Amino acid sequence: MDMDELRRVINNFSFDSFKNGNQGFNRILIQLFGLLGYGKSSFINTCIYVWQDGEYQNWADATEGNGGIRSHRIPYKITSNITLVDNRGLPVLDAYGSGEIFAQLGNLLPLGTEVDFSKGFTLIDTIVKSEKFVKTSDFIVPVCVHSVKSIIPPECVNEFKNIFNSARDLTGIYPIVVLTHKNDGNLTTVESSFRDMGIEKIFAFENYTQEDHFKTRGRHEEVLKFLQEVIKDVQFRVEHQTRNPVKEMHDRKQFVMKYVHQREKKAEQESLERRKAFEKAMKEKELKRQEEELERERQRRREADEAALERQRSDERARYEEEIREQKANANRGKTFLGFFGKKK
Ligand SMILES: Nc1nc2c(ncn2[C@@H]2O[C@H](COP(=O)(O)OP(=O)(O)O)[C@@H](O)[C@H]2O)c(=O)[nH]1
Ligand SMILES: [Mg+2]
Repeated sequence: MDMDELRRVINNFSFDSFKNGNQGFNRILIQLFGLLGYGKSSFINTCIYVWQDGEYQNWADATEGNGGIRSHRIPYKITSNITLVDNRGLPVLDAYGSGEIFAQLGNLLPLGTEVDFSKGFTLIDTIVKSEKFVKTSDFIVPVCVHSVKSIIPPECVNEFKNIFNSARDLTGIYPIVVLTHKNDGNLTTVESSFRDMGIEKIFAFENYTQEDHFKTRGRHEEVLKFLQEVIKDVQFRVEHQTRNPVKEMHDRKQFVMKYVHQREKKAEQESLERRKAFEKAMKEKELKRQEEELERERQRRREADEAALERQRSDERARYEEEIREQKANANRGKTFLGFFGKKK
C-alpha cells in the first residue's frame, strides 16, 4: 500500500463500516504510556506532523507544565475517529505507577484532568468521581513508548510483563510497542527483549523533533503504517468478538479497583513484615548490647580480681622481704654478740 492509500484507509476509518455495526464505539483512543522522557510527546508530535504534513510544531509539549512533566491526560485528535492520548509518564515502574497506568488505560480517568500517582485508596475515589465524565464509546488501544537508549534490565522484565498482561486484560488488546531513538544503537537488543515478553507489534521510530524534523519517506511511511496497524487490530477485535462497551467499562473499573485493593493489602503485609523484621532486629541488637555489657562487666571483675590478687601478692612479697630483712638483721646481731664472746674468750 502506498502512502496515499494508507492515508485514505486511516482517514476513512469508522466503526460504522464494520460488518456487525459500531457496537457502541465511535472513536479509537490510542493510549500512550511509558516511562518519563522516553518520547511519548515527541511521538504525538511526529504523528500530527506526518498526518497534517505541514509545518513542524511542538504540539504535545506546548501545553506541558511542571517543568516538562505532563500531569494531565491530553487528547490529540488525528481524524474524527482516531485520537492519541498523551498519558502522564511514569517516573519509575512500580505498583503505584502501574495502578495509575491501568486507570489511564482503562479510560477511567477523564481526559484533560490532572493525574496523580496516589498512594492508598485515593485512586478509587478519583475513579468513582470520574464516572460521569468518561466515555464508554472509546475503543482503547494501549501503546507502550520505550526508548531504545534504555536496555531493559532483567529485574524489570516481570514488571513489564505484568503491565502488558494487565493492559491486555483491561482493553482486550495486547499493547503495541513504539520504540523511539531508533538510531541510538541497541535497537535489536531492546526489540528482542519486547519480543521475548510476547509483544507482537513493534514499531521503531526516530521521532521528528524540534531539532530534526527533516521529512523522510521512511519516517512518514512508518507512522502511517503504525496507524493502519492500530486500525487492523481494532477491526479484528470488533469483528471477532461481540462487544459491550458499557459492560467493558464496568469490568475495567472492577479490574482496577481489585488491583488497588490487592496492592494495598500487599503494601500493608509488607509494612507489617518490615515492622516485625525491625522489631526483631531491635530485639537482637538489645540482646547483643546486654550481652556485651555483661561481658564488659565480667571483664571489669576479672581485672579487679587480678588487680586485688596482684596487690595481695605485692603485699605478701613486701611482708616476706621485710621478714627476710629482719631475720638477716637478727642473724647479724647474733654474730656480733657471739663475736663479742669469742673475743672475750
Ligand atoms: N533524537 C531523538 N530524540 C527524541 C526522540 N524522542 C524523543 N526525543 C527527545 O527526548 C526528549 C524527551 O522526549 P518527550 O517526548 O518529551 O518524552 P515524554 O516524557 O515521554 O513525553 C525530548 O528532548 C525529545 O526531543 C527520538 O526518537 N529521537
Ligand atoms: Mg511528555
